[in-house]
Amino acid sequence: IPGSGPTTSSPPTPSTTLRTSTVTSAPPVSKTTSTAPGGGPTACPAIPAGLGNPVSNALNDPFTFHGGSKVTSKADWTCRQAEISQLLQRYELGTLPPKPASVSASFSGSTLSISVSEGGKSISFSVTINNRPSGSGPHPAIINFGTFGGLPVPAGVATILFNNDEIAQQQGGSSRGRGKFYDLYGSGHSAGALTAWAWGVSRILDALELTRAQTNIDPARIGVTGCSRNGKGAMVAGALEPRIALTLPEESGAGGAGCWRIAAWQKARGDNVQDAVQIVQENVWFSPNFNSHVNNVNSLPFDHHLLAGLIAPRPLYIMENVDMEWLGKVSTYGCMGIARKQWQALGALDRFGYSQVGGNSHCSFPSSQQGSELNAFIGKFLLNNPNAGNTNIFRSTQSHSFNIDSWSPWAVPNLA
Ligand code: MCU
Repeated sequence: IPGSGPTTSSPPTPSTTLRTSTVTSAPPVSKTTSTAPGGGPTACPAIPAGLGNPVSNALNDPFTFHGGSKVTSKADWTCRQAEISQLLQRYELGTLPPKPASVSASFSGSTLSISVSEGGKSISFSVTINNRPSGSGPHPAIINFGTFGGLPVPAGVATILFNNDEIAQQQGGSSRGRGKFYDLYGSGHSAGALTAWAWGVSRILDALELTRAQTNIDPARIGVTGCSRNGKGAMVAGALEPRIALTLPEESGAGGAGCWRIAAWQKARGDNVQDAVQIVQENVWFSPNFNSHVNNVNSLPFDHHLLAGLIAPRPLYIMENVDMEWLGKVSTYGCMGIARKQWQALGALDRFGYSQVGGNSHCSFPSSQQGSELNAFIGKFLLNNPNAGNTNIFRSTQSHSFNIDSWSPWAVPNLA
């Protein structure tokens, strides 16, 4: 129970409050389609307007649609992912625009230049491709957000430096609506910086597809990483862009691998953890639409275990720091421990890694995660080496009393 201090980690007793459909400005009910694994489009259940019902204090069931029907097949899972993406965009991240009308690209030296036009406006930006391997190729690459941290990337993999702050600024509240994304879509666009950066990553992929013959980089083997605030960005990019082959968020913490509900529960018992209330005052990572929900995160139809689930069954390796209570030592452990059940349902536990170690300062990558973890993920999923090592990882150097199962009181179906 929040505030009562015991180390037990059961979620607070779920509230029985029912949410009635009094939302007057709710978006219309929308019906989406997804592509079934076998080919043709599948009709997905309509996504009801509103937050849904009932309010849940435990983490939301990934395997029940917003309207109440169950996820029982891989095709259902694809529909559920489309639904979760819409809900996250509606209440937290802001709208991810579709592919713009025109994207063009050119490659010269190590510079990939990208121009985008939409609705009579244009922007351009460039990324730098370093360490392009010699040899026939095409070669894989990892997109690195900004300048915090940086992973030791093994030979055979290029790095693509992405100046995400140029697409959407992140220098506190005054950054709202600033950056090239907003030059194109307007400063009042609903997208927060994380969504704007994910849009930028998608344009890099468009550009890599256009310049494949010049770069010798394989657009189907692109990883994405970043640390801290940029780790949040890497996580959201992997979630919103299905062409990302490997997602590698480093110390992303709250707003990345952490869950809002777990942070709120920790905060109530006195832990010094970043929560939704604080984060929206610190920076512009989320949509302004999120502001009206931060005091009642239990009412949201998602949490960040479902953000991670947008990646499943694509591979995800999360690096966290056990010394960083503020970033969500407990809330990332619990959130990702529950997220992992989505890979379990899909028979893909060998594509999920959560590793929490300590002794390193924030964003300085610890060698203990390199040899048998990071290199295994990069080796298997970017370098196509099936023998690169074990990629079914869930570990912390500290024991946690957090009860993963009582925070996820729903059944895990077999969707494999
Ligand atoms: C982990 O990311 C953030 C964190 O959310 C902020 O509260 C803190 O101020 O900065 C971290 C960061 O990005 O550090 C580089």
